[in-house]
Amino acid sequence: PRNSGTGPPATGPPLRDCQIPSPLLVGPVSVHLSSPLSMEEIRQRNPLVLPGGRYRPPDCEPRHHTAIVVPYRNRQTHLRALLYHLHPFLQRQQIHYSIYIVQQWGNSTFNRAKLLNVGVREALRDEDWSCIFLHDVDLLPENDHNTYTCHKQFPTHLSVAMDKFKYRLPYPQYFGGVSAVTPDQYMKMNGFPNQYWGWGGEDDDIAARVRLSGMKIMRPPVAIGHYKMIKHKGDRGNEQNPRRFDLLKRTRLNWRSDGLNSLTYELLSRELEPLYTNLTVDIGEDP
Ligand code: UDH
Ligand code: NGS
Repeated sequence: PRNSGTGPPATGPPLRDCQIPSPLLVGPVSVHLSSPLSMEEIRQRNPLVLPGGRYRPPDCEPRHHTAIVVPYRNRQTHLRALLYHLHPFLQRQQIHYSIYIVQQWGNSTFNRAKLLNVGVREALRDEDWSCIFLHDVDLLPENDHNTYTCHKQFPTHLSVAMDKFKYRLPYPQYFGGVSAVTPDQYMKMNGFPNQYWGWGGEDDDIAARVRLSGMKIMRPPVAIGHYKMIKHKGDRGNEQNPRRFDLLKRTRLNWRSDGLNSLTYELLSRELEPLYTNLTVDIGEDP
């Protein structure tokens, strides 16, 4: 088979470009959440997915190369539901993709934005991705016309209509859930903040960085950006961050010095699981 992930493609006649839009799209899909399958069962349903959670359409040349980065700790059932749903969804879009689970090691307070920084950096070590998706583990897209590709100029916010917000934005600047950047856009905004330990505000900081670096936020139509969120309680180790409002007041002063250019971490392991690449990382703790 020619879809060997990285490295030069096997020789043979060149493939024609994948059609846009993909003829495999079905539009709205129903998402059922009860008792997700085992990893092994999900693997069997996705025979063309290669170790590390990589995929390339087998019979056309993809126009898009997307890394999906998921900040993660201790959400096994959510992860199975996401993989069960997302692999077929992305394959119908005929894109070249890979799924990276960025797992925070240890019990220090969770830091979603810092994990996203790690994921972007590690994904770009693998491949020259044209687009990077930042994807919460508990959000399942409900319409495959919501394509997992990037806008050339500006960052995109995809999860514009979540069931828990009655299928509309909770507030105009909301940037949480699922978003996407090109490597250039990511560099321009100096990545994401590293200083938000615990729940809340980091997505608002990221939205502010988009504006402060001279860009704006693109969004799909509300009718297409539908997501179902798997219901859950707040996580231990991710309590509300009492400092988030103070931090947000300083984004304008801090964004150039805190971000991609100040990121430090220790990558503890990188494992190619059948359905995803598992990055386990020590990101330190709230000083
Ligand atoms: N996450 C984990 N493990 C954790 C915490 C967060 O994997 O322990 C990841 C996961 O990808 C999740 C994302 O970080 O989807 C965001 O987590 P969140 O708890 O901030 O946001 P979510 O939308 O829940 O999942 C919000 C409602 C519960 C907290 C309410 C506090 N007022
Ligand atoms: C805002 C938070 C965001 C959060 C959004 C939705 O208030 O981080 O609510 O939260 N901003 C601050 O706290 C400063 S949710 O309803 O999903 O729990 O994403």
